This record gives sequence, C-alpha cells and structure tokens, in this order.
Amino acid sequence: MVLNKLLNIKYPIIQGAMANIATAQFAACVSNCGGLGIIATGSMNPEQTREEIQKCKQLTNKPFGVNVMLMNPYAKEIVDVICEEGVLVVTTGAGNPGAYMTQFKEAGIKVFPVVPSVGLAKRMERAGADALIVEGGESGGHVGEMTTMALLPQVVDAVNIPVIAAGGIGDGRGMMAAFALGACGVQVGTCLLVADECPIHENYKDAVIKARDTDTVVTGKSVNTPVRILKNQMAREYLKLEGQFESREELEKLTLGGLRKAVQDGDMKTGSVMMGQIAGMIQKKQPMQQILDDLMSSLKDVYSQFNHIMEELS
Ligand code: TUI
Repeated sequence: MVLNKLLNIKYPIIQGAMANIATAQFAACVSNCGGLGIIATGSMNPEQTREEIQKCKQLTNKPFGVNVMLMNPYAKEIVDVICEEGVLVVTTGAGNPGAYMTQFKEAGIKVFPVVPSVGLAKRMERAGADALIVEGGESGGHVGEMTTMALLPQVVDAVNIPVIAAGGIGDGRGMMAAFALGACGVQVGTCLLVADECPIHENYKDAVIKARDTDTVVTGKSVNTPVRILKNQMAREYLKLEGQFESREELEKLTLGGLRKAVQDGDMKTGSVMMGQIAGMIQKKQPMQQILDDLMSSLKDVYSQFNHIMEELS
C-alpha cells in the first residue's frame, strides 16, 4: 500500500526530522500542505517536546509525527512524553529504538525506525516496527555507510513491512526511483530547507541554493559520529584534524553549538551546515506547498516519460 493511504494523508511524503529546524510550526506546515510533518526533538528536552507537540496539535488537524534522536541524552524521558501526549507516528534516528518499542506499541503509536542496514531492518521488524525508513548516506546530518540505491532494494527483499526511502531524493525522479526500488513513500529534508516557511537563517538557504553536487562531506567517521555537512571552513579543519587522528574531545571543540550557529546566526563558515547531496539540484526558495506540489507533479511527468521508454523497448 502506498504511504499516503497508510497514513491517511495527501502525499506519500514524510518530512525528515531536522534538529533545531523542525519545530511544531514547521511540522504543522508540512502536514497542512499534504505531507507528514515531523517534530525533531534532537536538541529538545522533555518539557520542550511536550510544548511542541501541544502546539502542533493547535496548528494542524492533520496527522503529524515526532522523531526521537536516540543520541539525545533525554531520549528516554522524551519517549515518556510522546507516549503521554499521543501522536500518530514516531520516527527514530541515530540508534536502535528496541528498548522503547513495547512502550510505543502500548500507547498505540506507530513506529518507523530509520535503518542504515539490512541487519537493523530485520531486527526492527522482529521488534514490532510498523514500517522502516531506509536512509542512504546521501542525506544530510547523521548518516550510515550505504547508499540509498544499494540499500533500499536489499531491505525491501529482507522484510515484510512497508519501507520508506530517504537520502538523495529531491524531485520526482528520485521519488520514482524510490518506488521502482520497492519503497511505498519517501522522506525528504534538504529540499524543504529552502521553503519560505523554513525557520533557518537566509544565509543557510542561500548556501543550499549555491551548493554544487560535491560540496558536502561526511565528517566524524573516525569517532563514530558520521555527519554530512557543507564543506565549509569548519568541515575542512575537522577533516584535517581527523587525518591527524585527533581525539574526540579536540574534534568536538570544532562542532560545539555548530548547528545552532548555522541555523540561527547564519554562520556559514564555522557552523555545522547540514544538508544532503541533492543540495546541488535545489535552485530557488519557494512556499512549502509549491515544493510538495512540484515533487508530485514532477513524479507524474517522470511516469509519463517511463511509458515512452517502455514503448520503445517493446
Ligand atoms: O538521525 C539522523 N540524522 C540526523 S540526527 C542529527 S542531530 C545531530 N547533531 C549533531 C551531531 C550528530 C547528530 C542530525 N542528523 N538520521 C537517521 C539515521 N539514523 N541515519 C543513520 C541512522 C542510524 C545509525 C545507526 C540508525 C541506527 C543505527 O543503529 C546503530 C545500532 O545501534 O545498531
């Protein structure tokens, strides 16, 4: 079944949980435009999480979800708050949510863990996940090793629950490819950064538009926290230090508060400017509704071109 039917939403599109960006306001905007908005709690505490969930309920009567970033030191308490408040869907990232699965199920919440490998995908299916978000390393922020193209069909073959594709999807071609590889829907983040309603500094939006295909890089592999960011001054220094086998402590000095610096202050030199590899194809700022409508209309265009190819093959 296609994701929009599964969730009773207009489009089969989930908004990626972008820490410091995807507040109640942003998530509600995505949901009001036909996608599934997700509140990102990556840099929130439990009280903020409760406030944002309550605010989102005021701002939309459409379904929305909440993401638990499992590296957040408050993850356990955030899970408690989510279960008390009740939402349609929880997505998880940057870890194994196995310990919270029963609690979510008992609260009647659907769980969509992000998985970077077939092994974790199978474990999550056994633990009771309702669907999986298969995320390739093309995406921005915390990433796994595999590409979407290689990982997605392997997970689709390995499990019997719905699979949502993420990482490297920025237009109808990417969506069509995801469906061709067996996904029932997509999760996108980078292409939503340039939405008029996206609450990031204009410098950040301009940096996404200016970025070329090779302008992002994965930092932090040496310390087991691989994060894809814009290849700016900070990223270059970070990679240089990693090459010199610097300690985690020294490396963390460079990234401390980096996301906030990028999102709020518009510091494109020393901030952590997270974005995925599809930044190279983002060309303009637009209203959120336009971005989601364009994704769907370009998907339909690609489909008709497909018919062309199939006719010529027969
Ligand atoms: O979580 C993300 N992307 C994120 S979280 C984030 S916040 C942050 N800020 C500063 C530094 C680091 C993070 C920014 N971007 N995506 C989902 C995702 N999850 N990608 C990869 C994974 C993942 C990795 C390992 C999921 C599970 C996993 O399991 C390992 C295990 O325990 O088996």
